[in-house]
Amino acid sequence: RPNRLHDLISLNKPALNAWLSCNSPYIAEVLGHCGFDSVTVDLQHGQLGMDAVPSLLQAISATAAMPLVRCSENNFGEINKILDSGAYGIICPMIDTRQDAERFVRACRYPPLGARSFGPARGLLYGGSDYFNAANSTLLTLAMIETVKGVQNIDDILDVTGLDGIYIGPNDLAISMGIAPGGNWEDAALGVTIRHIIERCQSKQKYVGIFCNDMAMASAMKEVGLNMLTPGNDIQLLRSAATARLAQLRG
Ligand code: 3PY
Ligand code: MG
Repeated sequence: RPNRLHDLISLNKPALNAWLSCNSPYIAEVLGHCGFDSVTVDLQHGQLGMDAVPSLLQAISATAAMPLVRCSENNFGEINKILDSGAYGIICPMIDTRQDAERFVRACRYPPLGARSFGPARGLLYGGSDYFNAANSTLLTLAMIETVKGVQNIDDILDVTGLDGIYIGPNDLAISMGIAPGGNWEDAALGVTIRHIIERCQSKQKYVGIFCNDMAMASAMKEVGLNMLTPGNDIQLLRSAATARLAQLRG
């Protein structure tokens, strides 16, 4: 099965990505049916553990959305298990150095590119009988840049073979720069840093995506030409729709 996210790049269209923080196959399925190009299960900060991942990926794969997972850390065993559960891409938090990126790729790619062990389980069901031959070029590998150290090492990180690109975490990046997380992306220094990361990815023709805390940020980032935009997580969507409806009816 091809990865639609690769097709969107060649069409020069941003992938619109949903972010799942709830342990609910129902919500996962609803988000997929809303028309997102991908749904990412958040195993780092989501209220769920590895045991929930296979059923959440099953729910997403009942829709046209590509099933992605943000792993909890750069861990070989966990990443192997997530891919075997049928994820079509991994977003790995806190990649600060070339060594971090190499370690991440090693877990995601079959030899000779990496050292992923064979046992694709649901990956084979979702991907199809050519899964083994196609996996290395089909599964998307995105390293999160979300620290000052990661920004300093971005060119080294982008040069790692087998890494498709970067996913920017603006909240941890803000903290690392001494700025409060959660919405100060327009802060001059943070905005400049985010644009620098995007520029380095684009100049090396690597994939670049970003998590957006609100629609103002998502709209601004769309203008910059990102490959993937996440317009908030499931709870942010729920909260903003709920508060808007309450304000309208009470106002
Ligand atoms: C961050 O902003 O730090 C993130 O990890 C977004 O999910
Ligand atoms: Mg983060």
